[in-house]
Amino acid sequence: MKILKIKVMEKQKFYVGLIFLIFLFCSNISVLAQNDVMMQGFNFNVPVDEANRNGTWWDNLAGKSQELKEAGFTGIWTPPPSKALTGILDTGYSISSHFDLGNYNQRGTVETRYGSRAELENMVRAMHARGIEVYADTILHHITTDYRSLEPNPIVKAYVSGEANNGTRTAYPTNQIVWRVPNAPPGDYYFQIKRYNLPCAANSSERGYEIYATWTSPNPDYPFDPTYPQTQPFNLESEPNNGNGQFNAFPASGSRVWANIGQCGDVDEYKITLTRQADINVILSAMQSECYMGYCDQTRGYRISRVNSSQGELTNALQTLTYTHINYKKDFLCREYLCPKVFCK
Ligand SMILES: [Ca+2]
Ligand SMILES: [Ca+2]
Ligand SMILES: [Ca+2]
Repeated sequence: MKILKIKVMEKQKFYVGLIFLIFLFCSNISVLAQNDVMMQGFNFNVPVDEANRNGTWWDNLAGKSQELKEAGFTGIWTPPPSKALTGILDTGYSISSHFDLGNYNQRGTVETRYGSRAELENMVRAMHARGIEVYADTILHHITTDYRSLEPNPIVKAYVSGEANNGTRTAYPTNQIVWRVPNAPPGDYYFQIKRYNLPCAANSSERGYEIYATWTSPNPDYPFDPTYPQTQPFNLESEPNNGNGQFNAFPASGSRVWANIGQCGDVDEYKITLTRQADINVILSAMQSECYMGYCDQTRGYRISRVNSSQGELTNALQTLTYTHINYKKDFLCREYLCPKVFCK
């Protein structure tokens, strides 16, 4: 009996162990089955019918939804569905309107690189029907503007003219301002440049800047874009150019001059000559000896402190334009499905 009892106990142990192993095996299986796997549903070279302004990517994804399901995918990451700056070719990361999902004629096209809004919604339905979640890369922190978004901004003008509350605040990003004398008649114009919030004790290479000016809009699609890189002969400022009869003649519309504020009291003056009426647009960019990947610290402040002309002083007429003319109207948002809960409480 004793032997038999031991055998029974060993048999019981065997079955308990077996059940435990089966439990472990099954629980592993169930953990594996619960793991979600997401597919990156795009790359930056997805095909697009540029000539017909026809994106085909949403349709392509919709057509692969069953295949994706069978492969075990439970989620798909899509590119930004919004209309972007360069229209039909844009990968979507230079968003110009978060609320245009391929259903408005903007940036030269109704559809985005990936397709129309209807095609987008069809793709989402196809994925959902197969249990695949769709994650749109909405990049709500991206917005890309260009000259079409420029507007006069008197508050920025006052802020910059007041040198960011006398240096107690951060400078407005220098290269995010277009200074404009609108409808300037033919004649000579003298622009004075001053600094604010600059490291005065540092080497003067830390106080470099570029002045770009245009008054003929050579490229109507992008009139304020300097042609990079600057090629020889380089245009460099020549001191003394401190006003009161001292100035540098600006080379030509669409060119650039590299300069620096020698000491923090340095003023630089440039003369622009118009032979016919035009808007004069000036962009200043901060430059330093070391700029990360070509991006210099634009919180080094430079500003146009004075404009004189043959007709007299024009400093008050000088406009400070910023890239802020973006309309996010509440009632428009409420009609869109993207953000109603956020904006329409
Ligand atoms: Ca399409
Ligand atoms: Ca200088
Ligand atoms: Ca000077």
